[in-house]
Amino acid sequence: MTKELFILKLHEIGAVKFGEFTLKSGLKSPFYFDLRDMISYPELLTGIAGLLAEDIKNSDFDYVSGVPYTALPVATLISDITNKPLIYIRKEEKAYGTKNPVIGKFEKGKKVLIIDDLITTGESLIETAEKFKNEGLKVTDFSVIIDRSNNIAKKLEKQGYNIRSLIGLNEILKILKANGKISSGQISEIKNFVNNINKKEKKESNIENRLTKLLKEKIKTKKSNLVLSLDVDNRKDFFDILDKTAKHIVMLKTHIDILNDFNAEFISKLKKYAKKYDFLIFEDRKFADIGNTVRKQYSGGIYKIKDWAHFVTVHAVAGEGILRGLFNDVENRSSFLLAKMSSKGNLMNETYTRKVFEIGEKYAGIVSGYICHGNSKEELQKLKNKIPNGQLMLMPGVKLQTGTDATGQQYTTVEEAMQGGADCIIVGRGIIEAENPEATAKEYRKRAWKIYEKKVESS
Ligand code: 5BU
Repeated sequence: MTKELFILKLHEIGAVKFGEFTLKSGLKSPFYFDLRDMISYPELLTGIAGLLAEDIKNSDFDYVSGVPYTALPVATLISDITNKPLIYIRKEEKAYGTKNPVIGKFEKGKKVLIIDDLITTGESLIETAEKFKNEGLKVTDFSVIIDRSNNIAKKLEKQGYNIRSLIGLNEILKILKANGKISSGQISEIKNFVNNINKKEKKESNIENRLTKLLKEKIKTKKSNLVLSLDVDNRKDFFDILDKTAKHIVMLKTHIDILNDFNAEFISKLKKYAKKYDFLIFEDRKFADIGNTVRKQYSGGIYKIKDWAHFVTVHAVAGEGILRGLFNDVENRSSFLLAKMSSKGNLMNETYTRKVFEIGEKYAGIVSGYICHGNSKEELQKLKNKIPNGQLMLMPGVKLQTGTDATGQQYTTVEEAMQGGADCIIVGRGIIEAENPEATAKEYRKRAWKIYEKKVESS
């Protein structure tokens, strides 16, 4: 099989599509290469495995691997041709601490060559490489069938990886054009997109959200990214701590149903504090039911949350109807969707998180941002990159030191959170259980603002 035949055949089976497609990175692309069906065409599969095996014949490696699913059968054939054992990383998220992420037999210290069908941002390949490295294997080489990126080799080189690709995007476009399968207009649209891919040009949402704006402004005027989570069970402690910390916070987060002695006065006092100390109020209610029920939970009961909380948290697990149920006919209120929780073993996987961002973007008028937790700035940065422009990222599970609590709450440092792109840090016990909540709140605020300020200056 020649490269030209391979490309024409891919086109013929519909593996090359044009339109608007959302990529894993959240970017929208005018074309989409979906090589999955290739595995059902034996001549295509063996043809491409032969071409790749030839291409890597001088590479130095002990094991061959493919990123599931599409590249896995390709890697299997290459293992046969090259006589190098096959190993791979399981696709399902690893259940914590139990299963080995690597499938297959291997010796630590040996080198793995990783194969993938496509490369755009390099994220999947790097993630796979990191997982192998965590298990004591070495990875320096990637081999891909199609490189649709904008000079990804340079970026990967900086991180210590070499990449060989069989066919580049320009070559594909040339072949398709020469064979009358694609127009010049389509080609320039695609080239335009690829040239901008590294700039991450996501369009600014044009939906106005007064509360998102208000919070952003307050962060700047109050010079604080600190959201205090005042999780105490009585009014006295609540206001004692608030007296000491209010001047340092941009927003107060409540769990109103924790209070033993809640009464209507509590709310009027809270509102006075909010006015006096210039902070917003955020009830972490985590609504999760059908629209009709949450509407009642939001406005009724004894708490009447709608009357006093600028923001509430919402689980998108119930589908977008929950947002309509909460906010239809409601003004000047907004929400944060839970995109990635801070508790260990939570079930929010990558796909779930991505879908939450999609819903949130669609309802930007009533969704101000997302609750996201990451265990490192890199993890958080990846989430941040996927957040629609204009919306905010709030991070719980923050302390001055890393660690976990008895029920699996995970803590990352203020620095990691802010460098990872958090707009606000949510801190509870780090402050309320401190010997001196006032000085501690000041410290959190100072540390977070220092990083945020620099970022704002340089942007
Ligand atoms: P902590 O004391 O700093 O661990 O409190 C964190 C607060 O943030 C607490 O009120 C939680 O209910 C809340 N939280 C969280 O910790 N993790 C999450 O993913 C979400 C909320 Br959503």
